[in-house]
Amino acid sequence: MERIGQCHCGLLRVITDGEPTRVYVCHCKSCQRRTGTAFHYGATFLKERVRLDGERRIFERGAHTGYRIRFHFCPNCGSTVYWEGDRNPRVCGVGLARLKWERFPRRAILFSRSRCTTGSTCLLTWDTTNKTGLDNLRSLSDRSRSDFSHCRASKPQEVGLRLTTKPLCEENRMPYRLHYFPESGNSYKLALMLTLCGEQWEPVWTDFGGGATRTPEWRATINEMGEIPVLEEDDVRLTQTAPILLRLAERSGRFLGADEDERFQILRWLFWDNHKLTGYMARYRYQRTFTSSPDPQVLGFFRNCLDDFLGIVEQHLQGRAFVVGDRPTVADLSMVGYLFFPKEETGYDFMESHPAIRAWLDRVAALPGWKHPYELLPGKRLRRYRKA
Ligand SMILES: N[C@@H](CCC(=O)N[C@@H](CS)C(=O)NCC(=O)O)C(=O)O
Repeated sequence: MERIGQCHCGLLRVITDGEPTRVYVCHCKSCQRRTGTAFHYGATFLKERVRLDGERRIFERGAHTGYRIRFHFCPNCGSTVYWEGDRNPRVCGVGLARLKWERFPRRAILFSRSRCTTGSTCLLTWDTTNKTGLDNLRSLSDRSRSDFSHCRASKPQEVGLRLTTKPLCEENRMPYRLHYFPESGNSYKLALMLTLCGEQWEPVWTDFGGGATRTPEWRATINEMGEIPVLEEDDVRLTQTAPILLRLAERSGRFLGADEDERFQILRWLFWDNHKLTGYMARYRYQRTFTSSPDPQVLGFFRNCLDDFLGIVEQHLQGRAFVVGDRPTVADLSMVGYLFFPKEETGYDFMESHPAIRAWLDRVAALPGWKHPYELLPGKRLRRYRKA
């Protein structure tokens, strides 16, 4: 969706397209000084999604993170419409009140780094459709100059706020939480993506073997689909690795396709992977290795299908470095999900059977920050019935 905003006098315009990577409310002292109000209400976008039109001047200052940050303002009326900084050069910020803010996602994150007495940053989410909430938020802020425990005492839900006590990391990134179990290649896809993107995430080990995901309570509160992984972002729970990978890619600007055709190809392989490669490999490996008496006919069926699917990947990778284009994308991160696990578990030694797949896995493993699944996903393992 295209959104157009402007400064106070209208000489400087800002045009955004696509959705913001984050909507936030900040009441640090610098934002208060700049806006002359209690809050700066903003949204961050990937830079390529934002255009400025009109003359502007730039004010630069140091941010609390130590990076430099630049504010673009109209030389005629002085209002700031845009900012960008060195901490994350891929994104920029836009003052939301300059755009049609009703159309933005309902929930915003409240930053209050300079106010929190716990040493880390408390996180409040605010229902942005609740305008009374904003007024209450102002008075709440006046009362709680230095301690967020006031927010808790003030029953935030009554003022249109929801409070979580999860700290944001040093640089105000999203505090992701990944519900996983170590043998889950689907969980590995997300853990790897988050790690390669330099995101902070907290592993939440789940007793999959003990049937945790089958309980009505887990399904009612964590994932109605009864599946792992679940990625918690703020206090929203996201499921299904493919759309999550795409969302993380959009946010970070990494592992995306370069153009429409590449984006189409990425989707094509993500669907295929979920349906076939990952779908069958996950079941085959689980039955083969982690159950006490697998049905040989079922194993045989899966094995035949997998031989075919792996052959397709082997063929596709002949003469190609990665699945789509010449750079790694989320299609690669999805398709490798189950392939790094030990050959004793998967029943495949790619070195022997599929040299192009092996070489591709080596290229993925060479990406800066790459880690093996069992390194990224710690904790108690499932019982291995099959040893080789
Ligand atoms: N398409 C899903 C697959 C998730 C999935 O199958 N997860 C497995 C564990 S790795 C699971 O929870 N299986 C339980 C079940 O299917 O009942 C995704 O991409 O997230």
